[in-house]
Formats: sequence, structure tokens, C-alpha cells
Amino acid sequence: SKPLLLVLGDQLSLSLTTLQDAPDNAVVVMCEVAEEARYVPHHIHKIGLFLAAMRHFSQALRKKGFHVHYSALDDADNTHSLISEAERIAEQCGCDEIHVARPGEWRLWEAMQQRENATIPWRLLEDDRFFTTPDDFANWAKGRKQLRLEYFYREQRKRTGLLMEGDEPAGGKWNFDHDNRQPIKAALEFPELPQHHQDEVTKGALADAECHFSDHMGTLANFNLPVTRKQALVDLKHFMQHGLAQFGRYQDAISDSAPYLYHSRLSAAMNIGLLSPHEVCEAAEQCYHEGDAPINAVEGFIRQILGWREYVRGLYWTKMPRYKSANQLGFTRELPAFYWDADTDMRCLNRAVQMTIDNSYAHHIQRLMVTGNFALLCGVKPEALCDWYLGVYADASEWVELPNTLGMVLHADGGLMGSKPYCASGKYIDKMSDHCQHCRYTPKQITGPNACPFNSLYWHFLENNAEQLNKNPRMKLIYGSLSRMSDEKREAIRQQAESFLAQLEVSPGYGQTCHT
Ligand code: FAD
Ligand code: DLZ
Ligand code: SF4
Repeated sequence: SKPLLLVLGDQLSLSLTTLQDAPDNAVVVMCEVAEEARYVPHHIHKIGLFLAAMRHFSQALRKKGFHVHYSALDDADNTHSLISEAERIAEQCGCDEIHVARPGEWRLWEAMQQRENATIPWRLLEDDRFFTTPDDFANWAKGRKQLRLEYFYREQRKRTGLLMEGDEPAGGKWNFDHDNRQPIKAALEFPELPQHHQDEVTKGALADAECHFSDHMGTLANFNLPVTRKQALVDLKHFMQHGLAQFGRYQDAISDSAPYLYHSRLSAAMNIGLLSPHEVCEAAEQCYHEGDAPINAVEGFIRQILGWREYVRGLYWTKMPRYKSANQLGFTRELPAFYWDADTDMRCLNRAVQMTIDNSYAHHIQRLMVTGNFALLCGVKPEALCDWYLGVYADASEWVELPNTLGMVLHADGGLMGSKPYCASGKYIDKMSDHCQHCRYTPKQITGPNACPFNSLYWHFLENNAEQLNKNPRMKLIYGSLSRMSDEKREAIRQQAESFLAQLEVSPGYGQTCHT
């Protein structure tokens, strides 16, 4: 037998199951294909990241002694689809089986499963670079009415021993969120990111991305994502030394000028395989033991990875493919045009989208409470919003993007991801950020020409979705406030929101034009 070992763009780890116990005659295959760059309109940084990191990884594999076939974007015979490219090379090299680890997206998993009995059969292997497999999650979920992160996370802590003192959680509590909600402060200084050197391989990859996909969001002038394991380790160490200690406290803060604050920006490196979630959590735990970072920061950080990251992946694989078509609140609106160009006078949205255009990054609270919250309040349909998040962020892969967008932001999954929608008015953004002082609107008014649009949209959302939400015990208080409003006030708010929505420009945006 002579296997072809297919390594996908987000499987850049030497520990990958596909590569274990490879026979001497195995052919490792990596493919740059236009289909993967265009199925949603990816940000140019994301495309540059995949091309550069894949090219570097193929070199690392050759150094390890693997026989590597690399399909480059410009190869004349490139078929530009992952499935057909693997099969073409298998035939060319005389391979009789194709091995691949579980991909990051259902559409590929399904296409691969359909080839299990093909002339050259595909063999699908589990991707064990996570703390849990989809089967582990399904077993945990079996028979439970609610799939709450908190319970999943505690089990993960016990199972891995991370931040455990015997049977007890380190610091005496499982959760230190209470200490982690501080708003932005003027005096804060945020760490600068390390600047990564661009060698000839990286420069070549970025030039190819530019040449083929210059119509995509962003420019490559400030590209600074880690594209090798070595660079990713530099970022990891830098975060542990300069970011982690303050991570917890300012986890929910939003800044008008700083894109990263004390966030790690390690998601892209972890998601494509340059760093393992285990080593990232262990590094954070070590900082706690050495007294370099407090428990609220370390616990908060580890919960994001050991808890949320594993949880959303489990949910994705357990609930797909039906999950993707869920739309519990029946939303139908197209994506507002400014999500593509930041052209809005709402300062918080302008900054979140502009930072996204500049860096292919926005931190969690921008994604959830600014662009996400706005889309929720306006009723943007899940497929339009999901395609945007999947395209614009360098760390986006459907297994992690979809539950966050469809479940956490849009509450489209009937409350699996969150017991209540993360809806908020301008008051929340005003409390957590320094945006409003730069905005032409005021968060203190609900109606009138200067009123922050989030305010009327918030009440309008609650009113419109009352049938589905007003029985929710966690929404009782807020529906109580709504019901105490006078009819005139409610009518004025409704009119304010509806006239805002009527003038909200939706455009086919970049997404559609790119496909034509
Ligand atoms: P930090 O704040 O430093 O957090 C540390 C790590 O925890 C992250 O690197 C990430 O691996 C993990 N993490 C944190 N929050 C989550 C979460 N909610 N779900 C899963 N992992 C989490 N994350 C992605 O990796 N890819 C995506 O495509 C993605 N899409 C998102 C879409 C929406 C609408 C929302 C609300 C969140 C999304 N997230 C996604 C989660 C989160 O916003 C990012 O992981 C985080 O902003 C990445 O930046 P960071 O590495 O600086 O994270
Ligand atoms: C996102 C992306 C891009 C832009 N390009 C490629 C590519 O050329 N080759 C590849 O194997 N993967 C690419 N990817 C990632 C894929 O879209 C997909 O998410 C993963 O391969 C699934 O594991
Ligand atoms: Fe955003 Fe409203 Fe504040 Fe303007 S006033 S920055 S729109 S929350």
C-alpha cells in the first residue's frame, strides 16, 4: 500500500495524526487552491497567512525527511479544489489511499466522506490536536437538557488537572469573572506586538496573495501574523510576559484606539496548528505558579481555550449540518454595507470594522458586543453574518466561527450556546469603552436626532421578539421595564428604530461582487 497523506492549510502541526507512523513510500500532499480562498471572500491577511504558513510548513516536513508534493497556486495543472487536487496527485504518484485528518469545516468533511468508496478511497482520521474529540463531547452532551459551558469546563479542568489543587480548583473558585469586567481606562498602556521578520518564502507568499486576491478586504502592508512555529512561539512568550497578567481584568474592555489591549492574538496560530492549545494553557498555568500572573487572569484565559474553544468545536460537530440552517428568531435582513468599508458615523462600529479591515482581527468583545450586537438588534440573517465573520478574520474556521456567530451572537440556535441573547444598548458600550466621546451620537438619549441608534434598536428588538424571549427568566427584569413604559414612549422608540432601519443601507457588498 502507498498512501497519500493530505495535510490541509489549518493542519500545520508535526504531531498531526495523518503524519504518524507514515510508511517510507508515503507522499505528503499540500495544496494551495483558489476554491479555498474564494468560497467566502477572505481578508487578504488570512490568505497571506495560509499561503506563507503552508509553504514554511512544507519545508519543515521536507527537513524531517518526508517526501512532499506541494501544489502551488500558479502550477499550470492545479485543479484548484482540495478534493480533486488530492485525487489527481494520488493517481499521478501511484497512491492507493488518501489519508486526511478531520478538516475544520463540515463542507469538506462531507465531500471527503462521499469519497470513502471512490476508486482511490479516502480514509478519514480523527484530529487529536484538541483536548477533546467530537465523540467525547457527544458523550458528555448525551441526555443533558442544557449544554452549559460552565459544567463542561469544570469537567475539563478535572480531566486535565489544569489549575487544579487536588480535587479543588486553584484559588478556591472555578470562575473569577466577577473580577474581570473592568472598563477601559485612560492611563492603560498596552504591550506592542513583536514584529516578525519576513523571509523570502513569506515575501513570495504575500506577493502571490496580492497578485491573485488584491480585490479582497485589506492590504498586506502591515501584515504581521506569525507564519512559522518559531514566530508563533515568540508571540506566545511575549503574551505570557507582557499581556497575561492584565488579561483578566480588561478582558471585556473596548478601546477606541488599541486593537489588541491585553488579548493574546494567539487564535490564528492555534487554529492553523502552529501552537497547540495544550502548550498555551500550560504556559499560562506556569505563569500562575511562578507568581507572574494572578488567578483571575490565568483562569479567565484558560477558560477561553480549555472551555469555550473546545465547547464550540464539540457543539459544531455534534449539531452539524442542521445547526447551520437554524434561525430561531426568523431574521431576514442583509448585512449592512458598512461591514465592508467601515463607512458609518456610529463610532464604535466604525472602529471595530476599521480595525478588522486593518488587521483581520477584532477582539472578542468587539465581535460580540459591537458588530455582533448591532447585527442581532437589526435582525441580520445568519448566513449573511456568518459569511462575513468567516471571511474577515484570520483566525476564522467554521468549527469555531459558526457557534459563536449563529449561536452566541444571533441566538439562532434556540439558546444552546447562551441562555439569553447578548443584546445591549449604547449604555453598555459607553460603560466599557471610550468610543462615545468621539461619536456624533449620545448614548444617553433613546429618541431624537442625536440619540445613539443602539438604544432604540435595543427596545425595538425586545418588543419584536417578545413572544420568544419574554418567558426567559433571565429577561424578566428587562421585559418588566419595557412593559412599564408609556404607550407614547414605546411608539416614539419604535418610530425611531424603524426610520433608522429604513435608511440603513444594505448592499450586495464585497461578498457578492467577488463571486461574479
Ligand atoms: P484572547 O482573548 O486572547 O483569548 C485566548 C484564546 O481563547 C483565543 O485565542 C481563542 O483560541 C480562545 N477563545 C476565546 N474566546 C473564544 C470563543 N468564544 N470561542 C472559541 N475560542 C475562544 N475565534 C476563533 O478562533 N475563530 C473564529 O472564527 C471566531 N469567530 C468568532 C465570531 C464571533 C461572532 C465571536 C463573538 C467570537 C468569535 N471567536 C472566534 C472567538 C474570539 O472572539 C476569538 O477567539 C478571539 O477574539 C481571538 O483573539 P485572541 O487570540 O486575542 O483571544
Ligand atoms: C482558508 C484557506 C485558504 C485561504 N487557502 C487554503 C489552501 O490553499 N489550502 C488549504 O488546504 N487550505 C486553505 N485554507 C483553509 C481551508 O479553507 C479549510 O478551512 C481547511 O483546510 C479545513 O481544514
Ligand atoms: Fe456607539 Fe452609540 Fe457610543 Fe456612538 S454613542 S459610539 S453609536 S454606543
